[in-house]
Amino acid sequence: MHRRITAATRLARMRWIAPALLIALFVLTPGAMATAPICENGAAPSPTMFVPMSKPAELILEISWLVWGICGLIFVIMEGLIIWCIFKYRRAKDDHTEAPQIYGSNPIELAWTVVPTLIVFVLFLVTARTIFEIEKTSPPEGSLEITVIGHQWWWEFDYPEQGFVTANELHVPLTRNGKSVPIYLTLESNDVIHSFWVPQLGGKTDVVPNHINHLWLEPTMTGTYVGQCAEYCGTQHANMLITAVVHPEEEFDAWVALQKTEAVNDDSVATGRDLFQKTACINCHTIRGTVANGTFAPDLTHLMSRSVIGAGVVSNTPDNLMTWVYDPQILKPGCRMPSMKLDEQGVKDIVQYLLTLK
Ligand code: HEC
Ligand SMILES: [Cu+2]
Repeated sequence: MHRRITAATRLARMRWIAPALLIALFVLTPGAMATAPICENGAAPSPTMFVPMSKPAELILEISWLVWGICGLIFVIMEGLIIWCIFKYRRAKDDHTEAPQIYGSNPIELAWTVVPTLIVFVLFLVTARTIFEIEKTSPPEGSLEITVIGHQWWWEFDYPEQGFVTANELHVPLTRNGKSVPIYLTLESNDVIHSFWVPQLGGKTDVVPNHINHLWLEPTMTGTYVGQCAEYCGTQHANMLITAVVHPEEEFDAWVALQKTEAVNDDSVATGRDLFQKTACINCHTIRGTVANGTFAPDLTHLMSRSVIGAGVVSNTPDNLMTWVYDPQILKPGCRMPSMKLDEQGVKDIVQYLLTLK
């Protein structure tokens, strides 16, 4: 009987296609990710764990390669054997005899029990060692301690030793007195579960309400690294970015000195300042040195020292500030700041005031 061979049956006969695609995926994906270009100083253009710029991130990548290597080897051997068997033992044309049925083989069964057990044991030991190295229950010698508080949908950074609070941008020094500085973060949440993750600097760590987690970072290169809340925490989860800036020593000291000062008090923007202070803004926001002392929302004392607003939803430009103060829901729908229903002149005045908060 003559049968038409359709494209589908032809494809179905290409049994090598699935394993080949899998192998290609397995080999090419990490290859492509590992060669991510570096933008500016140490920072890659998008968050990646494959370009570590911090000690714990390096340890994490090392163990990832080891696990990847072992699993890759197993994958290649197993897939190789399967493909080889498919071709070697395929049914010959017009052969309808049943293949020999074999039951049990002690040596083979022993091998496939003992070898995987050993592999799992090795992976377990290496993983445990790395976890102990990375997880620090108390601050390492000479660390800079910073408290990170997750809010829906922005990050608060408290510098208790230095005595100020900022938002969305984590600034740390590369060195102190010429030596690298461990950064010891205390992670807390104000509402729901978030997760702090700047992949080039360290592992992903959950930020849990009524619970304190710690995270150790130790940058090895200056740069501006991007991170992201990594635990779905509500509508604006995707716009809850972290900008982590690793400064050279003197630059960091200058940044700290600026952040410690009270807000600029410029009388030329008195109209905006007075309006700000008469509006509910002050119940949510702090501007140090003024009556504004709310802690519900980002500290605005040095708003203009930040490059973004709304946890990275837009850059910090006068135009974006105008839109934000007019109605933040336009830029970040669902965010916890309502439109204050100011008229156009009011918005302009307040923004003029905000622009002086260097
Ligand atoms: C009900 C509390 C509340 C009030 C009132 C409020 N805000 Fe906000 N504001 C927030 C919250 C919450 C955020 C952070 C939103 C986010 O990123 O998800 C914010 C963010 C901001 C930001 C961006 C800060 C940054 O670093 O990202 C500015 C600027 C700002 N508010 C100005 C104002 C002004 C001006 C007023 C008064 C006209 C005001 N806010 C009133 C809660 C409030
Ligand atoms: Cu979140």
